[in-house]
Amino acid sequence: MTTTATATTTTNSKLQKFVDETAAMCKPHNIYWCDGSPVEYQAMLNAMVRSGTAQWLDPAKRPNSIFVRSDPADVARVEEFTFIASEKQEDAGPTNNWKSPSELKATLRKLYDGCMAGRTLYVIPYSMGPIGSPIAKIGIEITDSPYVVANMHIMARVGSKVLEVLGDSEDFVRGIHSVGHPLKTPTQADVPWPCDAHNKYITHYPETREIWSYGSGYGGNALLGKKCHALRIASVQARDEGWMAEHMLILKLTNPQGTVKFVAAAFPSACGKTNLAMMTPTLKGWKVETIGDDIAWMKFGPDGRLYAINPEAGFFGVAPGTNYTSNPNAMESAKQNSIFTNCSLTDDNNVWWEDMSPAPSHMTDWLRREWTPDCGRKAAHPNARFTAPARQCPVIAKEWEDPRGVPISAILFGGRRASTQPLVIQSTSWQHGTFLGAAMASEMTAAAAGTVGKLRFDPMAMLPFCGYHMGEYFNHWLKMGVKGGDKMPKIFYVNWFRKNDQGKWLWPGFGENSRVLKWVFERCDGNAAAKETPIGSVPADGALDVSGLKVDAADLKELMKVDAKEWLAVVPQIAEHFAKFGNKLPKQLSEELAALTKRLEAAK
Ligand code: O2Y
Ligand code: MN
Repeated sequence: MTTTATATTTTNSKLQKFVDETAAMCKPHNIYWCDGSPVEYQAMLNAMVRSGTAQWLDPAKRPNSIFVRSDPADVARVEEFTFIASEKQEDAGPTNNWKSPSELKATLRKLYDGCMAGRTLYVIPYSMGPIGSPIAKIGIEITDSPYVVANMHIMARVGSKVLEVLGDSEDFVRGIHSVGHPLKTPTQADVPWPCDAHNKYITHYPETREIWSYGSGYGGNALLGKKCHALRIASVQARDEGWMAEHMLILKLTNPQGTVKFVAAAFPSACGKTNLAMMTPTLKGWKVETIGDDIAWMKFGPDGRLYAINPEAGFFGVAPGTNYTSNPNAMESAKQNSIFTNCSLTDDNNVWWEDMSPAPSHMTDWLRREWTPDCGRKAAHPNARFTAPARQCPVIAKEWEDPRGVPISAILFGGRRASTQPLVIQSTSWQHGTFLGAAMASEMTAAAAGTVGKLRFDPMAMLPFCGYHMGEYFNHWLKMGVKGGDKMPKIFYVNWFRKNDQGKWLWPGFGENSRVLKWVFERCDGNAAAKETPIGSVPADGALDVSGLKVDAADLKELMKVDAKEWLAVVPQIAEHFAKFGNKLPKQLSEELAALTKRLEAAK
């Protein structure tokens, strides 16, 4: 092998060893150390255009933006091939795929052997969080994908500055990523989206803080700073070091008097976190600004409160459904300097996706097929994405890069519940809030016969992202609550998705959710009135500001309704869900379930 390399920009011997060993295994044609410069970013885009991976969009419509189509076999995260390879199986818990690290690494080493032949090995030093922030963490991603380099430029802080902060420390997450598609020679014509359609492994080694990913070039599988580092590995780091790594948006809420509170919210994937993080309140005088739309890292500050940073620097947003009504700020964020993946291509060289605007009369869809509105097919893939710099968001908060983070006053949990779950409830304590998060669930649709009304549990929206035993994760939440005492954020559970008997939404959602945020804001100061129910406190009659909103009084009543009998039918499902965690389920959570049952029995 003759490997050439750009000048090494590190004196860190552990980092150099990591790169040397990975290069010896993957056998790239050359090695390139990313400096994070704008010139480098442009070079990546140009390289992708030259190789046929990407094409430029019309610069008059989308300045400096590219369009990429992935291989149809590589379009989303692959949970079935995602592993938490802790030394002991029980440490991965019942919600993760597990294999022994030595066995898994042996499999991966075979796949990695020569997998970068004919390609460049890129070394990406990245910081999750503002560089040098006491809450931020450093990682090194080695990849053979210029698409990954370009996306990491947007999604994280990358380059030489990160190496300066790292110095000679060995405290960095080691990530290896390969698309798994070697070339015979560096000049051999490449396919537009190299991947290994039949072998995909997204593997995590929590004890050694390593990530080895193979076969996919897409999103969460390949941009290792995001789900793999900032959630799966970071959740383990957070447990060990006494902080929290959560699948949460962070927003800044300002009331008409100019008082500010920061709110974090955990909803399952594709349940509207980006929309809430950037929403335009309909309530006069209220303002929402964005800190982050997907991940929150929270640490105790000197005053004993929980401070959160957004470890990311961009949005990897779902395109379909995003439009100037549902989320104008996301649309503006992706107006330029953005990467669009698996959207549809218009005849005038722009991107389109379902529900963006009235459909053009002719396009080329994400699979390069001719598309017309009557063809009966979707034009964009349902998981089509835009990668956009957070700094381009019109409502990005001025504090979004504050290295100290922002103090969190409230945490919201939520899922999609057509029935049973009120619009909003407040937990009675941190422990009760932890119970609400642990029992977080969405209703299954009719996709599988007989599953309507059955709950799919996704505790704290972390089911695919918790890097260790979820029972222990619940325990970590409880321990954080004990440590933070009355300085911990107040916990709420929201449900924008309740329907009436005729299947009609009871709540308009979007900007009207500001009414719920107002109640949350005021509850944090003990101001708004609440009514106790067996499951938590709901807004007292008249406490939710519905001024100017056209919602029937009967619908409003239905939205707040807590039906003890309906809830008693849910209890066995929660019990079954909790039983999965065996003796690692904290006893406080079984006690909360028993207490809830008692309250419901008394109320029925
Ligand atoms: O399909 C992917 O690889 C992306 S998944 C994703 C991207 C941005 C934010 N959240 C998610 C998620 O699955 O929660
Ligand atoms: Mn997410």
